[in-house]
Amino acid sequence: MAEIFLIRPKTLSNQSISMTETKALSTNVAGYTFNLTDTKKNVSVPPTSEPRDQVAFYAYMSTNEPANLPRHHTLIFDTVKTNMGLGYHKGDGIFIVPTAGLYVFSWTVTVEINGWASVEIVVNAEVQGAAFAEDFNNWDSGTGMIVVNVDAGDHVFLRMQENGRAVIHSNVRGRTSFSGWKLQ
Ligand SMILES: [Ca+2]
Repeated sequence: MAEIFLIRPKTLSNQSISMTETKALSTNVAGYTFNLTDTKKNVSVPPTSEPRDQVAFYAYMSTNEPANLPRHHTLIFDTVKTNMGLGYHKGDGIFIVPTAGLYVFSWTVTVEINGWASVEIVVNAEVQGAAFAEDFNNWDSGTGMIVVNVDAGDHVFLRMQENGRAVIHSNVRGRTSFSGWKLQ
């Protein structure tokens, strides 16, 4: 007596466990009748997408920003390396909080010789922090980091705190970047 099971995926969810059903089948193959029984079992299936609760992003500028950016110019990070939860939008540089919680945000701003840039981080309309880089004889960079409670749908972005001088730099030697992740 042989048994044949047809494995038919029933549902795929965002969770790591989903149900696969084994369907009963009676058939006749080459003169032999196979009597098959109903059975079900749980199997582990890789998730088809990231759980909504995991949020982390990292993006950097692929090239320099133009010189002398004006106050409140929003910085856009066009090279996205990580975007779990899909909160970061490279079209406008805005991170839209997917799920409420305690988040860490970090950014680095790099300037070339004679450069000056003060970059502030904004949650909706409220400034939450700032970091600057300035140097007359060398290249320079500054990094900021904040820990903040945010709600789903909040907009988090980086902008010039005041008028800049020279270009904001970003190439293989140093990146101007924006990242964040959900702590809990
Ligand atoms: Ca400096």
